[in-house]
Amino acid sequence: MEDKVPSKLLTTLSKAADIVRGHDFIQVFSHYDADGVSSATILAKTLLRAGKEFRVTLFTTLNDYNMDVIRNTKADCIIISDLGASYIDQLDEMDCDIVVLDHHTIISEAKRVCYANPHLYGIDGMTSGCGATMCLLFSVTMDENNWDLVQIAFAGIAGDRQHINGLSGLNTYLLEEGTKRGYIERMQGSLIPAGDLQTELFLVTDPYIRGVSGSVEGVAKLMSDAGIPNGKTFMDLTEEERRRLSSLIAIKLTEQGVQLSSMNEIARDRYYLTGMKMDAEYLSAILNNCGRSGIGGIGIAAGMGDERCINEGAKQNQESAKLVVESMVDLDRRGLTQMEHIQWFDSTDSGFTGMLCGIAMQSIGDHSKPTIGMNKSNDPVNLSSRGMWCQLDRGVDLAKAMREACASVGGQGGGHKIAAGGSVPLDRVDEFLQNLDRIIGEQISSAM
Ligand SMILES: [Mn+2]
Repeated sequence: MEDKVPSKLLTTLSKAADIVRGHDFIQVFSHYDADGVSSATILAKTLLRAGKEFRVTLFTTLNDYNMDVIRNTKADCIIISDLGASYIDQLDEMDCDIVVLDHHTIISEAKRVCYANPHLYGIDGMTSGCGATMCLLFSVTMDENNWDLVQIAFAGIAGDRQHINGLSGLNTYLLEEGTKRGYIERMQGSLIPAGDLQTELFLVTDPYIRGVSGSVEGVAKLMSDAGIPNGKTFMDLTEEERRRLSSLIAIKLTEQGVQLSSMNEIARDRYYLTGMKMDAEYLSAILNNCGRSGIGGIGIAAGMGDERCINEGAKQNQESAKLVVESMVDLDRRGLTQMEHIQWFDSTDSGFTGMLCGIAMQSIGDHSKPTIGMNKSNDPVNLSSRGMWCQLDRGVDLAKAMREACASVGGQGGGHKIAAGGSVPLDRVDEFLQNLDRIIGEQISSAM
């Protein structure tokens, strides 16, 4: 570990381990997404093995309200994972022992809090180390026997999409150790979804395959065209079957206009968790769905290896995936509404606006235009927007455009250049779209 992990981080981690060893009860606060639930799971298992009592609480975000919850916690020792970076100054003012294991943008260094964050050591926390990475490094500092938990860490890495363009930084170290110890196997990626093919081809939205996703007949036809008998999983396929099926999928995606760069992303490397007998992305989807559906406890127990919770989490995840693919089939039938510089849709009936926006952009949209999704069943109307790197290269900045266009009709918006959100009054949606279309047009022409 000494030569692969910055020495300043090692020092912080041993300090964190000493702090935790000195307490009998530890309160854990974590984020409710896949990385946050993975982080909480690694900590729970670590504390359990160390003979500690603990309680875990998941937050949708760390804001002033939840900061008050932390302040009013009756615990002498607190660990905050996948959260905390934006509240270090306030945490510093508390008088109990606090460990923060986060990877979000740093605002300041800690004075009193024991704070580990990749950004503090010149490592990019966006791409090269997530909350679960930090928790795993803490865990193996507590006890080297905890390296088996690297499997859970990979669900966090996949959840924060830090594996999409290849692993880097601290995550590479986790892969090396995980592989050496036999817990992780890197496998070549594919356009074919992992798992049982009949089920997964029906549910697949990464990518959405027109005529196959959400269609029992479409899946049956594709499987028979590829000459693959029913009941096979991705792992069961022969080399030849795999080649035939992925070629047929590639043809379909090309026909529906999916870009080569998107296909390369879809065919990213997979990480097989040998002890859990599943792909990291699959575990990640289960944990994410549990966290976001308010059943984080089932997610954490699933991550800790409880068979019943794994099955329950998988079942719930499958039900959500079914709703998403059905909404996507419906959206594909209706199509996106085209304006000069943007394209948009109304997801009124479903509520998966942000998710649909990402899938639509990748799978059925015009790649030259940002995609806007809205849910008009509420007033104010909630908005999501997604762009592609090629649009950013042409001058598109969705954070700025959404902020300005929402404000122009009395709403508010913001986010990242490539993905932003917002809300506007229902009766001014059309005006908002006109303004956003004009602003994006101006961004492109002023960048030329
Ligand atoms: Mn995270």
